[in-house]
Amino acid sequence: MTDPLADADVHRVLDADGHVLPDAEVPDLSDETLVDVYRDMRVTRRFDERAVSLQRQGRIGTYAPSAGQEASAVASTHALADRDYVSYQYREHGAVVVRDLLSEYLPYWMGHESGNAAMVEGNVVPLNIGVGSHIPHAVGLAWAASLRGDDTVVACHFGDGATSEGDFHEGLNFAGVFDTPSVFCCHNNGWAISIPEGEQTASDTFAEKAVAYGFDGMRVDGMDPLASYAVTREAVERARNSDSDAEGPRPTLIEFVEYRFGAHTTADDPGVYRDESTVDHWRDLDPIPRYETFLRETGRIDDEGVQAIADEADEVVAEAVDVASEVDADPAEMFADAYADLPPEVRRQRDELLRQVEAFGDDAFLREE
Ligand SMILES: Cc1ncc(C[n+]2csc(CCOP(=O)(O)OP(=O)(O)O)c2C)c(N)n1
Ligand SMILES: [Mg+2]
Repeated sequence: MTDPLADADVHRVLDADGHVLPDAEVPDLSDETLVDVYRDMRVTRRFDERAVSLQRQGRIGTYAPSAGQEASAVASTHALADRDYVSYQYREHGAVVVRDLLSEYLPYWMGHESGNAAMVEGNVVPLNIGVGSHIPHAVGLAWAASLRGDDTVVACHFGDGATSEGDFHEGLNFAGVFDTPSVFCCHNNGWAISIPEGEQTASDTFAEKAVAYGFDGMRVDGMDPLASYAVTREAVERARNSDSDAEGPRPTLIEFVEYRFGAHTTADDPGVYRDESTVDHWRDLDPIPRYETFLRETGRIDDEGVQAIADEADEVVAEAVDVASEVDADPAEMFADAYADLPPEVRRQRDELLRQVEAFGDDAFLREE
């Protein structure tokens, strides 16, 4: 398994304990933004804890925990402008937290399609369970921006496993040929369910796959928010490079080297395929205490600040749970957003459902709590 601390080509700012490495450059961000990154990571971790517990209570069907991967999702989204789009797989909850969409997002995980549809308000494309299948769409979105002549960038997140899909190849090839303003964020968390990184590819790294598409690939410690921010920022600038003297936008592939601490989803038992001692090694790189050390040592946060952020994370997530709990179930919603015009067979299914609801009432379709 890749060790971000051992590989010289992995960009880092912080050491394992959160001290700035000699010669490393801390990104030029305000104190407020640096603390916001920490706050968003804490909210993401808290969201994870609550979502797993909601699943245990039967209020969520299944959930994909992101613990360990907060830094890359949060910091890379801070490197975007608000108008830039985020298209993600299903585990990069930190991006949704940065866009302040938790109350919209949680209903999706609780089975309400309205949750997914609302995300577009924050320029977040609905999440995607078909591994890699969003990549061509995200490239299309970026291409559309450049054809329109606006300077919007699209960050497209996916896992190491997604790189084995044809959609990955088609999307990145197209991006390279048509110079789309794309930032590809590959979260190499070591596993695609039970398939380890080493069995996913014969390439030495995921980043080097960019060479085949004619653009740059970069590797970064995805458990170091400062390094993740810096590398994404550089990629965003390259993608937005649209002034007339510049060579024009270029895509970038970023490999975030990181680890998922928990199960693949709440339906998975990682104890069957991985060794706990490896997990412990990665837990020592936990992005939250590591980054907290940096903020404390540089005088940006103290005990009181940490406590206030912990309380805020509890409140933000509790509010999202309250809002999501109030959403009324509407089974017909599942037909609402996939097609602009329903194909005849899907229309028939929806009409049949509506007839049944009419005949037997809503209650016949609700599970006893
Ligand atoms: C096209 C497709 N094939 C298989 C699956 C089943 N599946 C769900 S998640 C997953 C692993 C994906 O791994 P990776 O891209 O590394 O993302 P991670 O779960 O590690 O975040 C697979 C094979 C799927 N959802 N879609
Ligand atoms: Mg993976």
